[in-house]
Amino acid sequence: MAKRTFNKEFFIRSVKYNVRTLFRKEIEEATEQQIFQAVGYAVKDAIMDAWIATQKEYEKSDPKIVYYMSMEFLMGRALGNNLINLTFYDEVKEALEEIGLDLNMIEDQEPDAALGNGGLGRLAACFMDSLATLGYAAYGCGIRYRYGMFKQQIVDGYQVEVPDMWLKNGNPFELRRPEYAKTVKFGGYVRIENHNGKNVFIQEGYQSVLAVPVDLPIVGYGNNVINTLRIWDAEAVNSFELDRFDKGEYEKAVEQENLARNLVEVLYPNDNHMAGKELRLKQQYFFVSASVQEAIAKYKKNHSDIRKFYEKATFQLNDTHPTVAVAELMRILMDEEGLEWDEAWDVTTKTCAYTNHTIMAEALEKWPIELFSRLLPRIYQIVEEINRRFVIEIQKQYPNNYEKVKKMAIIMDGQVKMAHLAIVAGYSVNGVAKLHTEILKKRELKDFYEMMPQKFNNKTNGITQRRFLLHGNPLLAKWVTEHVGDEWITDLPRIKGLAVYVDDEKAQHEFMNIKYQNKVRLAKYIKEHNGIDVDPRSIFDVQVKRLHEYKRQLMNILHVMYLYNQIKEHPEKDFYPRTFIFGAKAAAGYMRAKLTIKLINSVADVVNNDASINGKLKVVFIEDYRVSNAEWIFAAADVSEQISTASKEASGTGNMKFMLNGAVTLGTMDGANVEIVEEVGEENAFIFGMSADEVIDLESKGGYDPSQLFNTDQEIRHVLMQLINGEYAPNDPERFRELYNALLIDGGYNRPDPYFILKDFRSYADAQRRVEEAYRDEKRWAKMAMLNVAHSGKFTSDRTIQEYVDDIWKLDKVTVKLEEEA
Ligand code: 8GP
Repeated sequence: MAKRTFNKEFFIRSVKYNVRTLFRKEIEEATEQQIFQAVGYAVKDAIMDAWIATQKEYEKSDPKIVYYMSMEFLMGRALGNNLINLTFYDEVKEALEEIGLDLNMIEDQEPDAALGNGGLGRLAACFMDSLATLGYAAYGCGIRYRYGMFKQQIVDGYQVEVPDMWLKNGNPFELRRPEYAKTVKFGGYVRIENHNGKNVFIQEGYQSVLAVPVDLPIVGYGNNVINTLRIWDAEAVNSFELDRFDKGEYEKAVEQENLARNLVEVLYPNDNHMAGKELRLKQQYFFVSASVQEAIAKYKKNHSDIRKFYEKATFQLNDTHPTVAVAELMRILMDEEGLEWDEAWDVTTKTCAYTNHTIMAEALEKWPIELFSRLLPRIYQIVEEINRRFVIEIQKQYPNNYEKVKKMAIIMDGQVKMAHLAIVAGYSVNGVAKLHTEILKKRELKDFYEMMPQKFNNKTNGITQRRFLLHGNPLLAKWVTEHVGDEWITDLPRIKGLAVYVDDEKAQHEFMNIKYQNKVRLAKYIKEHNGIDVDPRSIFDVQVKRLHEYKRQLMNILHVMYLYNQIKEHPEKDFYPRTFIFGAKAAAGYMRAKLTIKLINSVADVVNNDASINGKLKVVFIEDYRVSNAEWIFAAADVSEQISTASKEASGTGNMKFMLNGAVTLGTMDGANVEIVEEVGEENAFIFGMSADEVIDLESKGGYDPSQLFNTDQEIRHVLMQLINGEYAPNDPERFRELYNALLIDGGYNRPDPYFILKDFRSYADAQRRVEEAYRDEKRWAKMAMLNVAHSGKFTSDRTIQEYVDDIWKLDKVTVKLEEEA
């Protein structure tokens, strides 16, 4: 990999200069935050040449571009990652040391760019990294939320949401580009005029808002490619004109100000759940319209035939959130470019592709017709016409089968179904892991699969090893490089070379020692942030992810309660010390999820303060789980909890980050766990619980009756009773009754325990017992953990992106040379 030359003197001068010009200070006087800003600007400077060169190269070689449209990009911090990918990290660290500055401290000043909720948003971020590293022309298209994912504080054991003011000190990496602003129109009505026998659609009485692009550089690893994440900010079209005394005009100006302000104010904090708010649909159309306009403008700069747009551009829709892109593209092609319906449809259906990320029914996007047509009148007309034509197709293929129409129509029962629109207008529909894609084909989207099987394909998710190993776990990264060379950085399957060392005692020892040091690092973080002492020699058993019932954090904590009971009842029994670590944000309005957080913290309070158990058990809830602390958590984990109800987790990506860092999976046969086990072997993971087929089967029978378990299994009964006898809530014994009721009476879908927590409990406890047994055998454990690292090659997002390129996008590879090398 070509390493760019780094000019140390120049860099130091640049940092000093930035401190002076930005803050009128010398380095010694600057605050840590100011130093971060100054270093950030110096790094952006270092990126700029390559960013310009990349754009020039794209203009010259005219490659096909993927526009990755996503409501979410969960980027985390940029500084460290940019330095890693520039291949300057160590040099900059050294240069800063020379002037008395600590890069780690500086990195710590940067707020996470938390423009996403969880898996879907972080996947988009990993994809951006891989696209640039592989040398493909890509734009990430999203929204510049003024407030990202809320910050989580734990107060008295409860989650409290605090606004995330990530931009309050400015963002040194962003580049505002008002010269490329676009106008986006909402509401009003559509007037149809006849021009020489052709209908012309004119939107009137609308409100408009200006979409202003803000660009962030996406640095490819060691290849001079800098792609762009373009996030749109909103401004009022005409800045407020005070001389407008006409009442109507004045009010309109106020409305437009407000529209602009509200639009990009905040990210909706729901994961796997649709809130159905009008503002959300506005956000969707806002960034999609701006992005589609931009893509067309770019194409038209050097191509004349809009009918061939799809040869140079493709839109990947990250879930259904950007699906209005379909209709927006149709609108522009017809109303502005003058194409006929069939021509526009031909272009659209060769341009748009859709990724499904979840089968959870409550996440499926459906908009009331009233809302949709009021907000987007012209777009609604187009969707109606797409629907009309599609229904005719259904009737042709399935004559006299109204059931099919009812199930498949885009508009039905007063709602617009976004997934149906995406499938009908897309040339590709993909799931995110093998099992998930099979469930889509056989169940959730069965009718569509039968009608258009050629569209369906699988793209198993991946993660970037550059952030989650090279940056997040420098000790292990260095060790891996010493053993297999550094090619794994851009070719992860090379990491397989570690397999020859798994029985080598010296290697085992070194490997476990690195894990130990990472546990010490996390223990220090926990002490600082939670005030809890944890023993780095205990098993670090970790579940970090969004809090959701289907992910079953509740099963995990019930099992901790069960273990605690065991230890209390049998103090004589040998018990290997364990630290159970949780990290999770709950959507602000998700009461049962929030109560689960309270339960975890309440159990932690009791267990951690019980001197009688000699520190055998510790429970830690890490506040404000986010990308930046995740990197440390993965590095320190022994056990990776991936315990979703089988069939519910589309893929999971945390599972892959743990594996890459040498944690062993304790999980169900769900999502990508299935493929992880396929790679590493079932003997190197701890698998338990019902299969997806069993779950789906039992669901179709209306569930099961957990009261039998409750009545016959005294230990489970004991744990459940502790939810309602005040064991963990002495002042308010009723506090956790809601969880008790969900498990035994009604947990939603009109049945008890809809996520089969109690049904899987024994099998989970047994798998946990096997974990302990395995960990006691140090060599066996070291070997298992090392084999996990060695077999993680498949799960790089570089592989995922290459598959998208080969099977869906068909992009051209680009190389960028800088002047200094030419
Ligand atoms: C997630 C899936 O739950 C997860 O299994 C998968 O790995 C990930 O997407 C990436 O494919 N889904 C979401 O994050 C999701 O639906 N988020 C909603 C906020 C939109």
